[in-house]
Amino acid sequence: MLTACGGGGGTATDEPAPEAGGEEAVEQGETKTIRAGIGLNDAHPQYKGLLKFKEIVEERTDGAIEVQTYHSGQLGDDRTMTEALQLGSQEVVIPSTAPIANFVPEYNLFDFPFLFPSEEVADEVLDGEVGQMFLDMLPDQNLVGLAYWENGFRDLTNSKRAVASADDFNGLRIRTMENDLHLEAFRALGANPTPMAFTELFAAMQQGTVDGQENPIATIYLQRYHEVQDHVSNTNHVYSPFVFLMSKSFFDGLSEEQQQIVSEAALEAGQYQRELNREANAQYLDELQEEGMTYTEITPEARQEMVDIVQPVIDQYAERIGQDLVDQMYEAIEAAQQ
Ligand code: TF8
Repeated sequence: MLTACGGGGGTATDEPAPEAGGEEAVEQGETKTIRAGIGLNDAHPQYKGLLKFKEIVEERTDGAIEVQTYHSGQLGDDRTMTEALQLGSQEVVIPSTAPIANFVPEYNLFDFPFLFPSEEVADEVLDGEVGQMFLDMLPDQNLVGLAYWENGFRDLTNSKRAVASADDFNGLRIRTMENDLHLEAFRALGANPTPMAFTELFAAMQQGTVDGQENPIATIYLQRYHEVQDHVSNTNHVYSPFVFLMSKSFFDGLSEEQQQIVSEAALEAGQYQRELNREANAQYLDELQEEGMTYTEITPEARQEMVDIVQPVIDQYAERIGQDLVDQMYEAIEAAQQ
């Protein structure tokens, strides 16, 4: 409607005044707030994806849902934030699958070393039936999983030596995510692993409490780990998905239309995030070397040796998770490669 507004505060409009106290008016005027927290910093594609989610949601709900974004663990580490979702004191978090396994043990399956052969295969499996099956396990935990985003293939860094083979892991004090499978896999490789929240990692490397850690290249560079680490190897030992989680009590309180908007926004922002993430992972290896890190390429033979060493750990977890589910995952990965 075109209204000529002369000077003043522009308060005069043709719009009917809301009926004060009327139920409809209260409903229309109610703004819902999503507090969304992530562990990585604002330079990382994870945060850019979150900003995209905010933009889509606020635009499509016409401001009825507001998204407040917090990076760098400002609201806590992944595990604490996930618990806050369960309690309803936070609405969104985007953790790796590894800490989610503390809530839903089946999620360990995503973190089987050397499971996904490529990002494309991971996309197809995660966005397909098997991925959906895992999202369907979350409501029991008062969580809703709206989409898979990408953390990516994990690589090892440390400040002791260039790691080229399984032997080189010997005695290295490696920080792992808070996940037993990761812990046991690194133990099998001869390392001395310590689980630790991501938010404490930089200081731990700086102070020398740990020798190294493993994360995708984008994280290593954008969190400036080259300042406290000397060596990087493309171990590619685990592909870490991110899962876009929402508090179930919050999701249930949304209108159907709003539920659809946040679900689509999580998916669309996730597509965008995956693209940025892949560019970042490809781009920053050179930068790490320019910053003075040595880069060691793992040969196929050396990687196969690592696969063989961690296989008993995988077998043990496969048994715990249930061979049926594990086989469904393997079949989906197989099918995605046809
Ligand atoms: C880790 C993960 C983390 C992410 C992020 C903090 O090493 O890879 O980088 O889950 O949300 O803890």
